[in-house]
Amino acid sequence: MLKKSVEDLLNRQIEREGYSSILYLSMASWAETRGYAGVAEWLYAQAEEEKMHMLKIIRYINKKSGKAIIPSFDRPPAEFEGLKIMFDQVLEHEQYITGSINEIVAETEKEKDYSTNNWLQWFVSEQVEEESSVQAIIDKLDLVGDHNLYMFDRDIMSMRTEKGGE
Ligand code: OFO
Repeated sequence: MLKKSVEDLLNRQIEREGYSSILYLSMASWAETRGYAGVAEWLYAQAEEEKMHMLKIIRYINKKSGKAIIPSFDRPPAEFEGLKIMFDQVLEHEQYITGSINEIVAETEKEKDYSTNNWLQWFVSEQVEEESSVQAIIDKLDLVGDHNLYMFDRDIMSMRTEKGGE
């Protein structure tokens, strides 16, 4: 049985993971219409992962005899100023998600809910992975500058594979 405060924070996280998914979908769509096929592919895959994160939380709450609430989502931005700025936004968003996961972890400690705490460790590791893979993309973008975006776009999916991505 989940403590109410933990259940509420997990429900809040459903909304945040779902918003991550549609934010990345919007970014993917933007990139696709700008001809960045590789970047779009990366973001579509990322959007799918975020949907899985959302689903994971929904199912966990229900499994623990709580009630997962399916929220509505804010409309994500449809326009982005460029690849570099967009990936800076992705990193910033992931840092926000990491903070949000950490708040749930802290609550499980306060409530001595060690099974949810243990279950959340997957998300803790996932955030380390995600932040570092986005940081690697930003580093690469800094390196190539504005001139080699074609090559960057061609190579981005292989960076995902190298980083494991999942
Ligand atoms: Fe990218 O974050 Fe989910 O957890």
